[in-house]
Amino acid sequence: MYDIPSLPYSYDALEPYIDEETVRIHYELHHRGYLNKLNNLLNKISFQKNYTLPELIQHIDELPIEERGEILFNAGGVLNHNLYWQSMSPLKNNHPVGNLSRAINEQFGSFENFKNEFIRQASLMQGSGYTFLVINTGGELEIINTSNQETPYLYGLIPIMALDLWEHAYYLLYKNRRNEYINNFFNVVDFVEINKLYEENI
Ligand code: MN3
Repeated sequence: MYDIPSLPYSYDALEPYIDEETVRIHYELHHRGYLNKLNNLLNKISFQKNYTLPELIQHIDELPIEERGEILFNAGGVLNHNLYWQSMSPLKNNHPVGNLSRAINEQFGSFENFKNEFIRQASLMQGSGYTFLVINTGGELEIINTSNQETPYLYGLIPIMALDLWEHAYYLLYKNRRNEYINNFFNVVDFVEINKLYEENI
C-alpha cells in the first residue's frame, strides 16, 4: 500500500495566490483520490513488490496489460501531486539557490529567462496536464509539458518542479484566468526544496 506525504504547510498557507478551499479539496479529495484508486487497483491484482512509485512506473511491463493504463494514470496522479505540493511553500524561497541556480544561469542565461520560458510553456498547455522542470538523461535541465497524469519518469526524466494545470488547481479562485495562476505560482514556488531535489538527483 502506498501513502502520500502530509501537506508540508497549512491549507491557507499559500493565500492569496492559491486559496484555502482549493488546497483543501485538491489535497484531500483529488490527491488522496489518486492514492486510493492506485491502492485499490494494486490490491485487485494482489501486487506484492516493494517498489517505490518511480520504480513501479519503470517496471510497469510486469503488470497485467489490461490494468496498466489505469495504474499509470493513478500512480502518475500521486507522484505529480507529491511534487506539486513540494514545489511550493509560503517561505518566499522564490529565487533559485545552490547548484540549481548555477545550472539555470548556464542553461537559460538568467532566472528571468528561465521563468519566462516556464510561463510560456505552461501557457501553451492544451487541456489538463502539467509543466515540469526535469533533469534529462544527460543531466541537463528541461522544461516540458505532459498531458493528464503522465509522469516524466515514464521517459526516464526526473521531475524536480511541477505546476498543476488541471482546472481543479485554480478554477475556484481564478476561473478562466489561467495565466494569472501560472504567473502567481512564482510567488509561492520554493527553490530551496527544488534545489534539494536537483542536488540529490544530478
Ligand atoms: Mn491536481
